[in-house]
Amino acid sequence: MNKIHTTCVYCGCGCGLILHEEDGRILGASPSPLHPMSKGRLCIKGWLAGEFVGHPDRLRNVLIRDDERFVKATWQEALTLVACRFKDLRDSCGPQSLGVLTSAKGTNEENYLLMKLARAALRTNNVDHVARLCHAPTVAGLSFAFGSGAMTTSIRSLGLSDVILIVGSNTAEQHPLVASYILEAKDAGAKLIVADPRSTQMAKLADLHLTPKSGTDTAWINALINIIIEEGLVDQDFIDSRTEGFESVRQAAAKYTPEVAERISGIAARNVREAAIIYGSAHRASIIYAMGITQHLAGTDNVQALANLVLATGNVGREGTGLCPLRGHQNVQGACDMGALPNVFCGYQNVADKAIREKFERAWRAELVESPGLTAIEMMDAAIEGRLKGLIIVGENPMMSFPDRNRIEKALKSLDFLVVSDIFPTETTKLAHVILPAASFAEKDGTFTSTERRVQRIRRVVDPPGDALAERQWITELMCKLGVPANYASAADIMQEIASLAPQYGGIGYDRLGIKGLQWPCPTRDHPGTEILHSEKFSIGRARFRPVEYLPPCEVTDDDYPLLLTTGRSQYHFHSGTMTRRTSLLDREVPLPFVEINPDDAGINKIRNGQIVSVETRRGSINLEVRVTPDVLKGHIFVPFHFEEAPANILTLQALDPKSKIPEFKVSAARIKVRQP
Ligand SMILES: Nc1nc2c(c(=O)[nH]1)N[C@H]1C(S)=C(S)[C@@H](COP(=O)(O)OP(=O)(O)OC[C@H]3O[C@@H](n4cnc5c(=O)[nH]c(N)nc54)[C@H](O)[C@@H]3O)O[C@H]1N2
Ligand SMILES: Nc1nc2c(c(=O)[nH]1)N[C@H]1C(S)=C(S)[C@@H](COP(=O)(O)OP(=O)(O)OC[C@H]3O[C@@H](n4cnc5c(=O)[nH]c(N)nc54)[C@H](O)[C@@H]3O)O[C@H]1N2
Ligand code: SF4
Ligand SMILES: [Mo]
Repeated sequence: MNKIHTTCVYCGCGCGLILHEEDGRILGASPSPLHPMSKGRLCIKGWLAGEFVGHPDRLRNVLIRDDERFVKATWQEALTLVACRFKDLRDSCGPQSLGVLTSAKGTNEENYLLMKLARAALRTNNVDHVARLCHAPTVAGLSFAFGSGAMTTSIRSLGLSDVILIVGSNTAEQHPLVASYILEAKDAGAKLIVADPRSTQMAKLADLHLTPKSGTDTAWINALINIIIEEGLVDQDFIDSRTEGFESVRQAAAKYTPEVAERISGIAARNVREAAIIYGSAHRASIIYAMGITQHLAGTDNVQALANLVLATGNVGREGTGLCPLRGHQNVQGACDMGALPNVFCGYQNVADKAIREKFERAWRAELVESPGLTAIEMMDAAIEGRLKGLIIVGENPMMSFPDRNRIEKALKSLDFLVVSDIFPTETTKLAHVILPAASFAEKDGTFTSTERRVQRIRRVVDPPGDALAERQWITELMCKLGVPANYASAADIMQEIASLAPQYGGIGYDRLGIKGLQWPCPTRDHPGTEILHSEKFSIGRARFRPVEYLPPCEVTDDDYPLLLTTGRSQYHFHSGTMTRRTSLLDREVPLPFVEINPDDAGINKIRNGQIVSVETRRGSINLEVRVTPDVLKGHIFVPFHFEEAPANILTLQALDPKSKIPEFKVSAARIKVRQP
């Protein structure tokens, strides 16, 4: 067997993975003993990451819609058609009628090329990806607070904390290798606090479990800051020398007493106080957060509230401290770094800045648009209103992953021309005019950037099935057809161009990546990469406090819809399940959709474990099996969004955080009914 070193395709932990190949087939996967973060370990998904690659359902042919059916075509036919239709739309309706959704499953090189395609060839800034549904509040919130939206520290550094606060992250299931470092710290004596309305595995192991009602985090986080100030636990030197705006936060937090926090969040006042004392007394404290914080109307404010807590106690820039947004997809960090966002080029360089635009115009020999483009959900609105006509979707499944599915379906069906690239047929490819079969992570070269900013190689192990192609091949061909010359001999060549344009990636080249990769910022060829950000100064000079107030979620429960629905994930499946539901051992663990409900609420609704129920919101309803469990807070129900037969996003709403445009996936008002047989 050939053993080839690559990077896991699932989550942002970025584990080192070895794929085993024989006779052009992948026979298995195993962990990389030399990897600096995963150190010879993988979670269950990593061990099985090779299986879907050879699945018979893989898309093998280029397909063009002919009325209700798809017919096989050649790449030339399809790309000529796409170029022709997009040119027509650009000429007749203007470039702003076009858009591109790139992929957090794709490589950095693919994301870079797609954003270049959008900006230079289609001449629009309408480019975005699922970071919008994920960590958009982090990018917005932490760029303001610290000058950079990335995790401030290394995963390794978590092992050195005395206190770890996990907020709205199901770390053991969704970022298992990060969880392993937290447990190491705990073994060494660290205190663990978890804030989550569900009793997650980490919550069960915690010294203190806070159970906020979903959507109330700013209230208790402000209370923590208030108590820390009252108890004299702030780091005044840090506040004086490295930050600005503390006074406004002190004033705003003062009204959030533990009792006020209890009234809003439901967390007992004494627990709020205890959490404040534990966090505030730590010498080295780290905070981990994920979707429980970001996927809210107040997502950006939630992130800022955590940044305020970190800054007030000086817990950033040293080992064992920091604020850690756990990035979800294995390359969502990279897709953001590559500028697959409507307002920035690669390296977070603003499209509205004239000097920066001129730099890219010179490099790309193209004229570029100044005004920022539409975000992902705004593109859906624009499609419904007839303003967006042509869309390219690469490696995303919006029919399953975007909120309010009926509305998304309407949007995608309203388009004049939809191109979708995927490795499997999905609910989204069904609506396409052209389907482009893609090479999977095991069939191409490129890089992924993990949540700790580690840029790592993926390597071609086997050939793609049938006519499937690595995206860079068709993206460059399409760019040429649209009049922007694009000629790269290899993925490494594309990285060279990225390094020349994105300062954080300036010193990154394939020859330097090896097994360990490099953590950005890595500005020059002789720079060793950066483990911990903001250690001496913030890129914006002083970090910024900003006061935040509690705002209720968009939909509140009432007599008609008395239960609070939160949606999320399970350990065994990844999002819309295209890959994990085609992996036999994973599918065997969780084969069917389910809803979790607390025993008290089950009693009130006369529901028994295992019954089939319908869950309804103002948008629609789905049928699925009940799991009665005390692990969900009373008044809440939880539904994972992995299952096409019961799509959770039929239920969710499109309320957006005004600052980051993330939808409120974590709060809808719902009711539950037993299905009559
Ligand atoms: N196995 C697996 N791993 C994955 C993924 C996957 O699909 N499957 N997806 C990846 C991606 S893209 C992402 S973004 C991450 C997501 O990783 P997580 O964010 O950890 O996962 P979620 O299940 O979305 O939600 C996390 C927790 O937030 C809690 N929560 C809900 N509402 C609130 C609230 O208002 N406040 C607080 N404090 N907590 C709340 C939920 O109870 C849940 O336990 O996982 C990544 N890893
Ligand atoms: N209700 C609810 N909805 C949510 C969330 C939630 O918590 N609740 N979370 C949101 C979050 S955080 C996220 S990140 C999104 C995720 O949403 P998506 O990213 O849309 O979900 P995936 O199922 O991961 O879709 C990735 C697609 O890429 C394909 N793919 C894999 N590898 C490749 C490749 O190499 N090339 C190409 N072209 N395609 C490839 C897969 O087959 C799959 O169809 O969902 C969001 N939606
Ligand atoms: S922790 Fe994440 S990156 Fe590591 S093996 Fe599991 S899914 Fe892959
Ligand atoms: Mo995500």
